[in-house]
Parts: sequence; C-alpha cells; structure tokens
Amino acid sequence: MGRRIGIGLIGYSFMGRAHSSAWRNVAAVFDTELVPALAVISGRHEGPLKDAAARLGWTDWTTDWRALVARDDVDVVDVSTPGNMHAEMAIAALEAGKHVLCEKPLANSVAEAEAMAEAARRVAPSGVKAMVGFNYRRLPALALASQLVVGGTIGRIRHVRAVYLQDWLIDPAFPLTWRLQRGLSGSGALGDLGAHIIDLARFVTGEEISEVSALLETFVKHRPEVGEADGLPATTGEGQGSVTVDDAAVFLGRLSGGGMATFEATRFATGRKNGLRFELNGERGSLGFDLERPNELELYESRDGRDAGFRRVLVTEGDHPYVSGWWPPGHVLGWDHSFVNEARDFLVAVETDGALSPDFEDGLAVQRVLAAVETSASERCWVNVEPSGRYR
Ligand code: SOE
Repeated sequence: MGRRIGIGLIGYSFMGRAHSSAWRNVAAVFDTELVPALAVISGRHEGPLKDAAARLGWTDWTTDWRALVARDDVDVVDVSTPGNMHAEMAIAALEAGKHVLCEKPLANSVAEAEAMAEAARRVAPSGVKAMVGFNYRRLPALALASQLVVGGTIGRIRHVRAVYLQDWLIDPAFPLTWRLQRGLSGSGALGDLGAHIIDLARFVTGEEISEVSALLETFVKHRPEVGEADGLPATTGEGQGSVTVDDAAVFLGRLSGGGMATFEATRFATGRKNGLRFELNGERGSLGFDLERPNELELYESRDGRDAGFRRVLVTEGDHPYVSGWWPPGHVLGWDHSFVNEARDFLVAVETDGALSPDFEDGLAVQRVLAAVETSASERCWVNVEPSGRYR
C-alpha cells in the first residue's frame, strides 16, 4: 500500500484530459510508493468543469484556482492551462509549498520563464519539485535515443533534423481560438510544436542550441472571431479578428558541440496530422524517429560490408526505458503512455527528493531559444541564445 499524494489539476481540455488519465493510471502501471489521489480540478466554466470532473475521475471541482492551490489535500499543482496563466499559477503554487507540473512551453515570455525558474530555485532546498511537461522525452524510443547518444553509439553529433507538422489551420474559416492569439498563447506553431523539438534536440544530444537564424510566417492573417457559449468557445459570427501568432516556423541552429540543427514547425503541412520526425547523424552512425511509429527507432551504425544499413529497433523490451511497467515485448505503446511515464518520473522525484528533468531551468532554456527565433525572424539576422549552463 503506497502513500497518498493529492493532485490539483488546473485545466480540463485536451491536456487536462491527458494528465487526468496519467494521474489515474500511473500507480497501477508502475510500482510507485506515492499513489495519486485526484483531489480537485479547476477551470473557469462551471458546467463543463463539473462534467469533466465526473468523467475524468476527480473528487471535487472549483472555479477558483487559488482555492485549489490553498487546499491541504493538494500536494501537487498541475498547470494545464493556456500559457498566459502558467507563470502566475505556478509561482503561487510553488510559494505555497506545492510541487508543480506545468505544461509546455513553460511560459509566454523569457521574463515569465525566468521568474518561474527563480521561484523553483527558491523552494528547491525544501524538496519542492517543478517540472515542465515535455512529454515526448518519455516515449521509450526517444528515451533510448538519448541513452544511445550519451553512451557514444553514434559518436559526435553533426546534424539534428527535426520537424513537427500539423495541418489543422489550412482552412481559413477555422476560428480565432486562444492558440492563435499572442496574448494567450505567446506564439503559434513555434511555441506549441517548435518547443517540443527544441526540447528533444537538447534532451537527445545533451547539447544546447547556441545561435539561431529563423523565418516565421502567418499565412492566414484574419479569422472568424470566437466568443463563448455555455462556457465553450463558439464563433460569434460577428466578423474577423487578427491572427497574432505564427502559423509556421523554420529555423537553423548551431549546436554547442559544433553540429548543425534544422527545425520546422507548422500547422500548414497539408495531410500531416501530428507528424513529429527526428533524425540525428553522428560521426559513427545515425538515429531516426517518427511519431507515427512511436515504438520504433531507426539505427545505423557505420561499418563495412554490403549488408550495412539502417535497422529498425522495436523499443518494447523490458530493459528499454519505461517498458518494464507496461506489457510484454511487442505489445506496443502510444502517445498517451508518455504522460503516464511522465507522471511516474515526477512521483519518483518527489518521493526520493531526487533530480527531475525537464525542470524549469530546461523550460527556461527552451524559452530562450523561442525568443531568439522570434528576434531572428523579425530582425532578419542570426541571434545568439543565452546559455543555460545545463548542457555542455
Ligand atoms: C497542438 O495541436 C498540440 O496539441 C500540442 O499542444 C501538443 O503539445 C502536441 O503534443 C500535440 O499537438
């Protein structure tokens, strides 16, 4: 019998659902000492919030997130809201002595991310943990990729090639939701999708991105305004509003180890629904990953012979990262399992007062790359990224 740890979740939409499922299932999958109790969920609109609480398995609900933070039965505050609320909520929770899991990207600006990292540093000596939800690190294949690179299997990294492609904005009639408003989301495809592949590049290579050169584009500049009906977004039919974020971002980066990286993040890749592809070329080999085949890693190791070539590693063995908690070899995992694995790492770090990653310093490092990309695109020049000191 494990020990109870009370969870308070702010946000009940897409990420709120993914995180609820992770908190519900983690202790059944992994043998964690801490067992989450889904204490309370918060959101702004009572109707859909009550429905979500019942459907997602939460004991209680409140429309007042500050009341959630203040509760004695809440040990962890999970911030799964749009980015404009991350800083205020996460800092309030850390100052109240609660552990925090915050969705990505960490914040809407470097200043906010710095304040969050500073708050996390202040409370760290008392064992309070702060993690940012870059869930793709928790896919077994990408975790294995990181282990192989750090272990030297493919040698020094020459190239990172990363794309994250979606197409849900190709219709100009798609409404102006929060993700298309800079005040709410911070940026567009760049922060939403680009942040993931920036984090993966850092995680898998163990290197920083030291400078960038970028191009951003907003293809559809006006879209139907949205208001709210019954607490849910709805088109008002009252006209068009300005899109204030990028639809697509393409950028080059220099890696701190001397390699080159290219990144592409777009919501206009017609036909691509959630296409995250990642390739590394090293001195002695290469690695490839495609989210549409999430259990596989392509591995090439340079050697002589006419049968040399890429081989497909099925990352479902018991000694592969995270797999021991799940199913026998070949019983494949998917996107949502990454959130359960993330919850597991979070609980272990809290239980053991151990190191945890990606922490708010990692979130800040990604935020600095995002900001440098925006500066580079607007000023049409190369921009240095302030070093985080996390990786070499
Ligand atoms: C956006 O479409 C989105 O939902 C991201 O916000 C998630 O982080 C990504 O995993 C899937 O796409």
